[in-house]
Amino acid sequence: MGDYRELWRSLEMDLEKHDLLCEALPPLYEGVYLSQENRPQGMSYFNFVVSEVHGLRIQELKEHKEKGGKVLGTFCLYVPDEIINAAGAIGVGLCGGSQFWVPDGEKVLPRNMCPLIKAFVGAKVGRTCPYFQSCDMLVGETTCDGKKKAWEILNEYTPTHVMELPQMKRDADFSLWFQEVKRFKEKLEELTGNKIDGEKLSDSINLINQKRKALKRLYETRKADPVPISGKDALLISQIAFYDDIERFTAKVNELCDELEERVEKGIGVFPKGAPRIMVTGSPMAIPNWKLHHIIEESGAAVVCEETCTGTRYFEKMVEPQGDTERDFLEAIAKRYFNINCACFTPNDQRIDDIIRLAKEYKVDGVIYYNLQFCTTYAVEYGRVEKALKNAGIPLLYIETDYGNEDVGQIKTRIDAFLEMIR
Ligand code: BJ8
Repeated sequence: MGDYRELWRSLEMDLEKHDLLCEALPPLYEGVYLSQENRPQGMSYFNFVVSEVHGLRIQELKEHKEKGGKVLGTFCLYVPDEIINAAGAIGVGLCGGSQFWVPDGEKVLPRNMCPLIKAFVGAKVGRTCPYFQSCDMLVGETTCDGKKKAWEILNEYTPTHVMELPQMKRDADFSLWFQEVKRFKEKLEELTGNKIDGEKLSDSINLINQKRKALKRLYETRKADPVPISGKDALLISQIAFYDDIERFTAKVNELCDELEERVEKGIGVFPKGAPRIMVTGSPMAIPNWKLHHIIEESGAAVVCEETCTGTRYFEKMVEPQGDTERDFLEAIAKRYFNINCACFTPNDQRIDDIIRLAKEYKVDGVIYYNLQFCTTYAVEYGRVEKALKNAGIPLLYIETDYGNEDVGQIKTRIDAFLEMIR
């Protein structure tokens, strides 16, 4: 990474503390990613993005702001990217995936709370994330209780708009959600001074659908045996999707897919043919949370699918307008987002259907249910998923963990035993 100290200083970051983070990332990345064998050539772009994660992209955000553009930070898949883009703003995903930020989060939050929330709050409180420092506005949403209350804290640092997400999927709930989407559009028009019209919405819908299609294409290649790309690499790409430039990212994913499709044709894989195939389902894995995938793949199994917000939930559904008025576009956006299946909804049967469908599509040998510690909604939903998978004859393992390394040995032992059972 180049020298960005001036840039970081201009963002009022805690440089000394941030240096510690910059020192910790390269060895972690080296051990988890660069040590893999036979990686696709196309991963070199994503290696570069990670090496510049707090550099070049932040520089781009700064240049955007200097031209009068706005930067928005988001934390959840329900916040519509199309509207942010149509307002001429840049959206960046701010969920924290590192233990590094947790102690600062615990200064203002209870300790017995999900590490993802503690990490993102800690990143802001400690001024160690240049993405947070670049944001003109944060966008929260009423999903789980911990997040709901975290917005009140973040609002003390950066203006935070909260979208009210209903937690049932009846017609009346959709009407409420549609109003929220419209309110969000108005809020962004006010923030950016840009009117969002039908044409801009249509262009944004197309642009972001292209990004989703590229990710879908990537995931399609993971259905092959041998699998042409590791689960760790696929996860990294999903994580980068949350903050990279949309057009560039889409082009690079498509380039990589050309290579992966060729690999599939030639039967080239990163794991031997017949290696155990695992699907991960549950809580999201924000960058640089690679813990579970690394353990699974070090044990010789391939992660071939993620039914998570850093997986299929992010790209599976497209925005499909039924007409060409501004209202049609907004309605299609609202519908697409409302149909995401997060455990904060009740009931959430469609997620269970998705898990079974994906397990079959990706021909998995077993499912690992990943629960971030203290994430109640996903923990409770486990019981229903367990029953459904048992009925479908699909082996399942439950792993609850945080961002620390203390339990790595124990998780590895459990995963080894699970793989032994399904081999
Ligand atoms: S759509 S999963 S991104 S809310 S923060 S719920 S891990 S206790 S992130 Fe989420 Fe949107 Fe749903 Fe996806 Fe649990 Fe932690 Fe809450 Fe979390």
